[in-house]
Amino acid sequence: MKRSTILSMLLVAVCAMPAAASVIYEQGGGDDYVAFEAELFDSLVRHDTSPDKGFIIIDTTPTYTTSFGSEALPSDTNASGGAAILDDTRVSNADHSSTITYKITFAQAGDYRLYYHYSHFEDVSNTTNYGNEDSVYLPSDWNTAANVLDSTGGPDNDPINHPHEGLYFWRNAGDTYTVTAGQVGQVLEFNIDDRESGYSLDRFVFSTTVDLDSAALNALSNTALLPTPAALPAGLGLLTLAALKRRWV
Ligand SMILES: [Ca+2]
Ligand SMILES: [Ca+2]
Ligand SMILES: [Ca+2]
Ligand SMILES: [Ca+2]
Repeated sequence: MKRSTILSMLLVAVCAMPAAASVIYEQGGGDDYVAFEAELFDSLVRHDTSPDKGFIIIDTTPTYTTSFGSEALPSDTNASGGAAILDDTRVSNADHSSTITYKITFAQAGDYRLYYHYSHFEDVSNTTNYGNEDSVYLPSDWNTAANVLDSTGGPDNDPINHPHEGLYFWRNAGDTYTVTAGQVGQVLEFNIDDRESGYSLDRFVFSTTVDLDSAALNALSNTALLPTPAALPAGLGLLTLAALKRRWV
């Protein structure tokens, strides 16, 4: 078999491998924050699949009808990127039905405050307020399971008429996630688990500034993704492509 034929077959084989590249956010060298979309995660693992329960992605295409008969997301949503994640209201839905993992690599050590952009969707268990749709599980640290109940409550936990379904609000979670000097450059995992169905998250920010307001948070650009090859055995993809390139030049 001619070498060129073998190389062509090898290239086809490389290209045909499953494209399951990691989604890793890489903090900019001069940035004191990391910002990213909730719907752009590294993985979604379901712990209850009968039927699928927990987090789903919603967007402005007409694929999800809310308990009030409107589309989620509504066309006038303020969700960043026009998409968000939602703890599915259409299925009976316990705690910890699913886990979403975000991966981040920091360039600066420090204490990072967590902020997130959230909304509530009625799940019909109590239509007089959003008290049953306002919480999620967060981790206490990087690389740990999400076991800390975090509830928005507060003034946005308003009674009925779904005035803000699909309208997102920023919350300063008050939590600090410390990046040690030894963790700089490492890939850190941030895990969240669903809790109350109807809870929705649009965007996350980690910042060393503890008192950012909504305008400041909205002004932050999303953090770039670390370029990674498709899910090949460690280094094989790059090595193979490098070898091919060497032979072809
Ligand atoms: Ca309710
Ligand atoms: Ca609640
Ligand atoms: Ca749930
Ligand atoms: Ca979003």
